[in-house]
Amino acid sequence: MLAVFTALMAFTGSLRAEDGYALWMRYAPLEPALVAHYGTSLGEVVAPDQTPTQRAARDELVLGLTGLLDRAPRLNTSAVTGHAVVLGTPTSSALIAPLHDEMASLGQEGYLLRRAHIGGREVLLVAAPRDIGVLYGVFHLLRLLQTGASLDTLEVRESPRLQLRVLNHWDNLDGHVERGYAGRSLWDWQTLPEWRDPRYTDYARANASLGINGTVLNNVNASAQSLAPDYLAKAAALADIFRPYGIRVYLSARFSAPIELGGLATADPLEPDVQRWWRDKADEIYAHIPDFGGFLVKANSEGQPGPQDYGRSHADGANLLAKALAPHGGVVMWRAFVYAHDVPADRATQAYTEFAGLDGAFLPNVIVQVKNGPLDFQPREPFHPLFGAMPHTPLMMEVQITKEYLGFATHLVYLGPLYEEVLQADTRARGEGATVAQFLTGIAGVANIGNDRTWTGSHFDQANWYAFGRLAWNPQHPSRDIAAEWAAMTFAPDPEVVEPIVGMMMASREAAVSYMTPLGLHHLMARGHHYGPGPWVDGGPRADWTSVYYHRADRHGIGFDRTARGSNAVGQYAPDVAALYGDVTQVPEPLLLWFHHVPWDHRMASGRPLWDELVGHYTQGVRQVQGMQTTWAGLQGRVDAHRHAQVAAFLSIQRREAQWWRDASVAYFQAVSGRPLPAGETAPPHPLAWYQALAFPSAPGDGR
Ligand code: BDP
Repeated sequence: MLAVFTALMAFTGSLRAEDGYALWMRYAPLEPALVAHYGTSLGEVVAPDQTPTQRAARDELVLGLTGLLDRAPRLNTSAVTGHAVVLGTPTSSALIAPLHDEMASLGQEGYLLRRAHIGGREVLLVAAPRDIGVLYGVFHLLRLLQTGASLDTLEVRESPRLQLRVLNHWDNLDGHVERGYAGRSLWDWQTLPEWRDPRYTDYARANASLGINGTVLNNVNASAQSLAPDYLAKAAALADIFRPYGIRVYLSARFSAPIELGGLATADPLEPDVQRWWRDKADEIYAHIPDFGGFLVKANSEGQPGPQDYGRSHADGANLLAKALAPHGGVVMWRAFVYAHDVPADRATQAYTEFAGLDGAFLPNVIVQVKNGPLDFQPREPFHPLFGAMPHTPLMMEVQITKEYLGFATHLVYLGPLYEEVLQADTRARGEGATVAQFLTGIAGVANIGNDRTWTGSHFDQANWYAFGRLAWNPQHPSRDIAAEWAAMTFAPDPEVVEPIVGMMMASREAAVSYMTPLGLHHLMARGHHYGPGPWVDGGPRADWTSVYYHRADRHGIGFDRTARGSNAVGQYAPDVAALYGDVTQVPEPLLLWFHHVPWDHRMASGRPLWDELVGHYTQGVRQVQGMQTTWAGLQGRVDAHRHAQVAAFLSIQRREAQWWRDASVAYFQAVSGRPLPAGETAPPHPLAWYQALAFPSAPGDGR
């Protein structure tokens, strides 16, 4: 008990500083008018306190109300003595028991919020079939207060649309975070399991506030060591901390662990010794973590070991692990991010080629985890053709929350619209409208979290964690509404603050696309660390890690021909989509160069030649960042000085780097195309060689 309160105190202590630590759970005092509006009906909390989750829900509500209304509520376990918020499940609270039947359809994680009368007193019910739903309901109620919503006619019924809502941490055991831009790993493996940093509890609270219900602790490029007994004890300590918040722990499993840890000569999935090893390992894990979620596996991809090393299929590999986990209720999240450099086929086609034919071959507790697009978390990609193509296999979509390809932590790029674009993409599977979201059992987000005070490396990147969680709960949620909610909670529920911030956020992704990879260009970042432009990247160990492989620019034209005349990646989509993307006159212009190789003077919808439009996009992207700077400057005095100053500084980094992207890209494509700059465009200040010579050996987040 004391520990919980100490953690809460630490949290409250830090929130006044507005250093970003409190995330969207600042619970800063509301305007007097709002305090008066809510105050009378929220003076008391009636909540059971028998389980850790019940106490978490009660404590969060008390913390939130105390902060928002500047006054601690009265606390009762079962008696209503005033205008109260009543928490509970049918089993934890006699006051909630009458709702038993009508809550049956809410499922294991749903909840309802409602106004009611108890003993002649007006109360507000936060009720759910299970404790975790009550916690989620408390966060919903707090969100309403934080955004200044009316509670007058409150009637909310909520259940998550997706079963698995999971963060993937690409954290190595030595604390380095692959593609992490927010400091070191949050997990201090050295001091676990004894030292349970209160920050672990705050991490769990933040995730629970969004309904995230799973976390993969370690990098997909996994060390077998994570499955060794001492590390399992450490993971178990984290699982204990997260459990009350409804979060299950998962681990990335290295396919060759039976060799590395078990001393076996092989990891062949059809070998009985290997099968026994995984069964014993699963039993051992569940002895440590009784509600262990399961494994995430990257196999036969980018040098990782896998079943194909033994001539077996991805299904053989996934089923091996699935069998070991099944008796305990665990799942295998098997990644479809596979491609091999010795396969000449267009890299964007390889996952589909490997997996589509395996539909139906996986055990029921295997979920195939597919990246949002066919390549690799680019600023813009079409949706992955596996969505809709594996009707007999549960699928998860994997997105990056960390911005490996979108300017790291310093570029303000709100990813809500990117997620929304792919979730709502129409696959036309079965010849009719069917969005990507409709095919999902779960969603995974590559976390942008580290031990930076802001958690995410910048104030605005918190919004991406937030948006991921909110969309995981409900993929239909408009990303603009999510931005507005987040801005109100993170800064202030004041339209004069929220509206300009939402405007910046909603335009920011398209701005980044424009100054990095407009019109369907992709994978033009510098080699390895991906910091800054590198459209000239060529040579090296594999062609599909170069830029020239993707843009295919020469004197005559630019773009990757993925039509039937080219790699025929379009053929992996349903016929309607293939027809749309495959037709150069119909393909949406934002995807033009993804699917088509066109001459530089290809006429665009605007009437201008492609070359002019391309340069125009680069310039426009920079202008939009300038626009964001102006908007932000206008918020001085309305946003606390500390956060305002940091965001302003980061925007000037973004402005400088957007210009760098524009100038380097224009210099390069001009050298290749031999075209003059369109009228009104300024020449890059340096010759191409200057941009090519820039080197950043210490750029953060590199893979290793
Ligand atoms: C790429 C990253 C690399 C990851 C890989 C993956 O550059 O660090 O290991 O994705 O998802 O985008 O496995």
